[in-house]
Amino acid sequence: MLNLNTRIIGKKIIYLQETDSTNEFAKKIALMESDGTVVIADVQKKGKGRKLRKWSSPKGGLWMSVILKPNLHPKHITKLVFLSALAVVETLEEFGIEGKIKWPNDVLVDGKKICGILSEGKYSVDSVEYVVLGIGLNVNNPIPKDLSNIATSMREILGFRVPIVEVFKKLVEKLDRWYLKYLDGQHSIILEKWKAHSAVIGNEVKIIGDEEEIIGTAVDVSDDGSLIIALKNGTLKKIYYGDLSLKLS
Ligand code: BT5
Repeated sequence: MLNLNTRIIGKKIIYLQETDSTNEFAKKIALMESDGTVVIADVQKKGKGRKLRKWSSPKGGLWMSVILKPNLHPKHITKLVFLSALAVVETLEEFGIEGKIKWPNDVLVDGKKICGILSEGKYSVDSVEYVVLGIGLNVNNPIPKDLSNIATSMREILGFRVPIVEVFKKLVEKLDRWYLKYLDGQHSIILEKWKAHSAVIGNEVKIIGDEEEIIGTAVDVSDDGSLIIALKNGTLKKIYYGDLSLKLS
């Protein structure tokens, strides 16, 4: 029996040995479940990233989705991704690993991706029905050869097998702590902490969006989750979506 010291997140945990995608599973049950239900799987057959990219999800990794039903305006949703990244960074810290957050949804260690976060949901203009927050954290799982230059795992960094249940427990506890602050309206603390662990603020970045490519210096993040970029000509531009790279070539 897992004994979690949490108030909302992890009150109910659905464990699957295998599924296509915990996000897809969670979306199917989201309307029936209450706030904070967690779906976790040992293996995902069709783990996915943004824009239907593939997420490598063999046994040994932490593949989970959290169903959230915050009574807040949809403009606050991006901060759920931010607080998840914070919870991941703090969990890694507990195991002696320093993670950095790359806007909008990655956690990196020494420049390599150790965690990706995918939020999906159902919301209208002014209310949230549910959000499914998918977190993929490489723990003991092997990293495929074609990703070895850009991805890493806790095991690869530490050099030994990591107790994955302990990682899961810590992560759920941290998510719960930050989610309570979020519901309590303590959004500026989330943004401040996010910035403190950010790999992007103060750096020159390139962002590839659907229609444009932007190069500039990341100066801040807004309350709505957008990244504020100072362009070469000095103007500030808010970026809501895109793939960011830190090294310009
Ligand atoms: C993400 O997408 O980073 C979001 C990943 C979310 C995965 C979780 S696992 C639980 C839940 N259920 C799901 O089906 N998904 C969520 P994006 O920013 O689009 O990054 C995708 C890219 O990361 C891929 O195109 C690869 O280059 C790379 N990648 C794939 N698998 C990886 C892995 N295990 N570790 C690190 N990088 C990976």
